[in-house]
Amino acid sequence: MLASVEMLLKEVTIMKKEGAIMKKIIRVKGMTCKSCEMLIKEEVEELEGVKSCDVSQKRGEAVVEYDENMVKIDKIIDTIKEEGYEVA
Ligand SMILES: [Cu+2]
Repeated sequence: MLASVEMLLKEVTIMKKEGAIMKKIIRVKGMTCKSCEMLIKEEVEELEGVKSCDVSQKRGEAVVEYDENMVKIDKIIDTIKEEGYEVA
């Protein structure tokens, strides 16, 4: 169920997959400065199972590396949305 929903997400691109370790690009709208990058990075990296989250305001992207057995992409997207940004 989750997997099929995930495949439909056009705002997420798979960069790399090694076993359960996924690296994905999430398109984020609404970032205006470095603080936005920092905020998203901090909040997403606090999630259990997230190895890293590199955010670029300029590119409008968050590159997240995580263990899909520990955390789902939906949770990561929700975390970004909770901070007031759009994932689209
Ligand atoms: Cu900002």
